[in-house]
Amino acid sequence: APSILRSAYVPLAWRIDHLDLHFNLDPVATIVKSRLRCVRNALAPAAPLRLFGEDIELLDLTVNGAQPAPDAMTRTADGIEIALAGESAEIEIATRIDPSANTTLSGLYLSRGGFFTQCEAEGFRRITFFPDRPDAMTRFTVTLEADAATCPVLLSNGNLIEQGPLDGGRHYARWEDPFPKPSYLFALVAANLVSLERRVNTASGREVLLQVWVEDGNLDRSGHAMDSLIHSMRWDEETFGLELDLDRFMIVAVSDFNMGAMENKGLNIFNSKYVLAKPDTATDVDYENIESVVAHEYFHNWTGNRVTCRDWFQLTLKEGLTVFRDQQFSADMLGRMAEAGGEAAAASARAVKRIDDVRVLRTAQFAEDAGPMAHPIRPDSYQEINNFYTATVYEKGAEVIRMLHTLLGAEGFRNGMDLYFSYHDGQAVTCDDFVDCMAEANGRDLDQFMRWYGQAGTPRVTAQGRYDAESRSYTLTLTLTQHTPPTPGQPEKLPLVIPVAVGLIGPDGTDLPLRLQADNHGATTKLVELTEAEQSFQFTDLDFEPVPSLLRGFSAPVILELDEDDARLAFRMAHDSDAFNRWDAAQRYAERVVLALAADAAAGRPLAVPDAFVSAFRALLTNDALDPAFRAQAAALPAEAYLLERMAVADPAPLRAALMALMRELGGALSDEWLTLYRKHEVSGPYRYHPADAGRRALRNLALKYLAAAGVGEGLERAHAQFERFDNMTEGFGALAALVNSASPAREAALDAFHRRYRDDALVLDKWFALQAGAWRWDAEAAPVLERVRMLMDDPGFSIENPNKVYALLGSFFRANPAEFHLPDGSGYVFWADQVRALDRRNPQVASRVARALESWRRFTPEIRDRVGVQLERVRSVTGLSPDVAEIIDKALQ
Ligand code: B3K
Ligand code: ZN
Repeated sequence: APSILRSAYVPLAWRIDHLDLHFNLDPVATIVKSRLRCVRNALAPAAPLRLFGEDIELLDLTVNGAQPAPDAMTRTADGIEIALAGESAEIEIATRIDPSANTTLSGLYLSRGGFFTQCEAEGFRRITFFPDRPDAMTRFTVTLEADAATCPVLLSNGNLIEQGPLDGGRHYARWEDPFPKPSYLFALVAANLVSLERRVNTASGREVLLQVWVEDGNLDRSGHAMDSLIHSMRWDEETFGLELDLDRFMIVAVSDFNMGAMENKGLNIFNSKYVLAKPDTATDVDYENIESVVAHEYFHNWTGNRVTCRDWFQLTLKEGLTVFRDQQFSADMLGRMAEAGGEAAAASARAVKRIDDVRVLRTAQFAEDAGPMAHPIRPDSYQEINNFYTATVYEKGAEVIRMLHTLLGAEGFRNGMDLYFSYHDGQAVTCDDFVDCMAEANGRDLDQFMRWYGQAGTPRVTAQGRYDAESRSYTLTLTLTQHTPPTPGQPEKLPLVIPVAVGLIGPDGTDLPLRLQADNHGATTKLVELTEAEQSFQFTDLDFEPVPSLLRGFSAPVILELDEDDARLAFRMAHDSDAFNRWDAAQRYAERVVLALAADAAAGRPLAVPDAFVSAFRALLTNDALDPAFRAQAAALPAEAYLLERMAVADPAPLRAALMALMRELGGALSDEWLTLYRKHEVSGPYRYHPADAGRRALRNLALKYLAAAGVGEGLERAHAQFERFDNMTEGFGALAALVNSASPAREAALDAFHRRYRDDALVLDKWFALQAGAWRWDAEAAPVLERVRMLMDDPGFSIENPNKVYALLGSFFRANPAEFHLPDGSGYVFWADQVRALDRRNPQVASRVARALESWRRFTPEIRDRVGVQLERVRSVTGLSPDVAEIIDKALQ
């Protein structure tokens, strides 16, 4: 497929002032009538009106009420071009679409008998012919007509202005959105739903109606989403002075959805996974995810909707910024809830959230940035835009915004945001416009900073300290260097602006006051800005040689290469006052141990876990001064996918052997400690979503996991007991997961019992599928997991048509179970190719996500590369491959 280039942007020749849409909804033949008021854009080069359309049937088209002359209208590969005379024109178009045949879940589709839409990025063109690009901002009025019995609820963006019955058992509703918006923010819902409602006042005292729409029977699971929405509204008012601008705000849950959720103006449509929660079906993590996704979509109302993207290359303008906003929101919410336990508890809750976010970045984004899909947060080209809703655009994009926040301070950042809205409200703009506002509001040159938008790849920062005691100057010279390895199409990289938060720890484990050159504030964490390839910083008046703690709080999205020995890592694990870095020290130490064990396993040597590591691990685990949630984070081993990325040559089998050996050792050698922790952290009282309780549950579940892995009898008994009488999903699923990931013969019975209890609950069933697909073989007699996955595909609860099911079963197997996926016989790759092909015929976006599981294949052993290469070629040779999958496979094979 041809690449689309960022540099090829041309402004619209025709603006669309107003769009009137009329839907006659029918499952197999929906008629869409649209009326566009077009106005010539005097600022753009003259050109015909260009309308995109895809998989839709044109019934009729008139210009100013008449058929256009034959030579004035051209059908193109992706739509229609109409030559228009004069300064304005009115176009009327009728199209027919078949929602029942739309398996892509993009455009208008059916889910459980209801009509739903998904238009970002380019789904609107699958509904009607339109200038379907984000800089075409238009005022919409929408009329929906549907069968009143099957679709009693008719929703669209903005305000409901009229509704009533029609002949033949049908009814209609008319909606008007007062704000101009691009077509990707259009939405409609026509379905049989019920709503939870709240009326609240905005900061300026306007009453607004909030609704969460769900299927009948799910109202008891909608309260947490509603609470999250109200918290999000308050937070945006307090933090950024941004208020809800509509009289009504709706969230709709749908079971069939390609991604998490969508920020359509006033009518957010959500994957039901990010709405529905009650204690016995949702885990603490589900509650937390719902809160952050609800916030994310709500925050888009300003960062994305009121100010949107000029073109899709600017996607991180709204996504990076909005992820940063939702991360800050969640940290504030968790911190606020934890405050009851004191200031330290609040700080720890925030740190744990930061750790979670960085885990995601390091696992998903670092791998992406090191592979064939590496791209800057603002890409320069793409074949299929849907492939660019990536960890880079989202998560690295959020880190880039976070660095601005760090460099400018909260107040400076807020001033930049205020200026951004004052200049650009109602516009479709670029990332430069955003950064320019930050620069102007703070009187700061951010030209070099802009390189973060254009350069792909994860920068490496190395640090070297030289302590000078002899000359009695007691100076630490810290030399930082940066280097970004080449990425596809970008051989040369320039130095970036990298904020590095530095602390220095004294021999007794406490932070030393810092004196950096002339700056004498004596704070214990200092931000230095690395802007050159190499730079030195001198810290003076140090009576002892300190241990540096660098990149505190993960102040920049880089790989910090430290030359620290085991003793130093253990020291920082025990003392680093920065919770993030303390966790990171534990992760680095664990990584070092695992990778050494993996090398031993590969060489056929016996696997022995160093005692010093076990001691450092024990000390951290049993330190009651540390919050349980933090301990659960620090004691969880780095993700397998992350470790694979850290191996010089990725080799899943010895890595798995190493991880199993380490888990057995830590579970067995520390079994008394784990059992004590388990007993001490029992949570009493009814379930509540609260970081203090969640932390205790997380630590207990981790204890069960280690104990079960090591086959400790009392641990397995505890897991059984917890599983037998759980009243919340966090404990129930935690116990089940421990049992399944053990050699206990009782694991099948537990899986069956869980299935009996939840067979009719699609979201809980997803957990059951994911757990089995991601299971490790602790029992050497057990069959390969692929056999189980194949069998589960025939389970009546599974459906290849439902993205959640595909991600739970296939996604977990391909991404979360490398050792089983990469079995030496290559059976996993054949299965992968079969599934990608089957999925691609139905739903290219889902197929492409699944296909990406093998994009980093060149990092693996030669045996693996041989087998994967054959299957990649097999997929490439399929005729009629979607552009989505074709782009991934092409780039992987390049
Ligand atoms: N903006 C949507 C993502 C749309 C993905 C299209 N393939 C959700 C979000 O980021 O909030
Ligand atoms: Zn978003």
